[in-house]
Amino acid sequence: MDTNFQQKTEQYRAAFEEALAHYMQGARFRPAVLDASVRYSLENGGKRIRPALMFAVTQMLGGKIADVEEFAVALEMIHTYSLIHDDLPAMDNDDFRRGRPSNHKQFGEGQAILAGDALLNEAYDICIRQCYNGKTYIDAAALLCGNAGGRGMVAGQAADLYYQLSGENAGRTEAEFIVLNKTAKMIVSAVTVPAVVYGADENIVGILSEFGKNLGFLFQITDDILDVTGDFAKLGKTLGKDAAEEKLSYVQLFGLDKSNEMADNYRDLCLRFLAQLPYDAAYLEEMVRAIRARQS
Ligand code: GRG
Repeated sequence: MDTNFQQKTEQYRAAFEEALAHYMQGARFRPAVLDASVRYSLENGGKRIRPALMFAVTQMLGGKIADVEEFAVALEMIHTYSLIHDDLPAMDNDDFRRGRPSNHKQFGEGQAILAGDALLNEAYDICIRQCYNGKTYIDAAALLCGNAGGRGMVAGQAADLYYQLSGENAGRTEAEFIVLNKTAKMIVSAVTVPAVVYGADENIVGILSEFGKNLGFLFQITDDILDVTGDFAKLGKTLGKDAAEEKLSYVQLFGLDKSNEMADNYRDLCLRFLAQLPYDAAYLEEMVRAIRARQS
């Protein structure tokens, strides 16, 4: 992998961890168990792909990470809440996340629900306060919150759960609805929030939005492939669940070979959208290739 790409990714990660630490220094939750359960999931990593994408687009547009870092914290809080709730027995029922017991295994189901609730509300609190920065920040906050809620990630998760439990027949259309909403819209937020903050023209926001959607599909299909071919030590979560629970995954629908072919197509689509931008998108191109090749 390109060393420049690795260095940049490390810089983005470090910038995000610093922004998160700074924010969380001023945010002590009470009682102590709530504080501990929030920090257990939020401060212990993950790949931080969404913040890296947000910071990379910011710099590509000539902006400063400081201008969007609180939106990155809000986005990662929403992502973290979604993982905590997704792991609950009522949803995906997963005992492991990021190589250690999932939140409810550590703190109990009730506290895990509340940790997720606290993170979601804190993210909204951040977004509301960002609105004091002016009109473009209001638009960015609305975009981020809209993509996370009942017309975004929550809608995708609801459809996913429904088809899994109802036994109703579902195919490509339903799978695309789920992936677009559950996975892709959070990535769309990551790559469009900076453009909206800087008042970029509609065409640029539109290209970035299409790029984000296709990257979301690429991300999800590689996730589905890794559920079959991946390694617990690298992924830190239970594997083989899609087949065991007859989930609507791309590998279940289309098989491994076709899923790999589809992932290649989404990679190529991402690169084509990036080529339409009047900026140096070299880092984002590398990110696309890294997501296609990812093992963790
Ligand atoms: C509970 C409302 C609600 C939504 C849950 C995130 C999610 C929606 C479900 C988790 C299952 C899943 C396969 C989601 C697709 C997106 C995805 C692959 C999330 C994992 O994101 P990573 O790989 O996680 O960026 P890390 O741990 O690196 O932060």
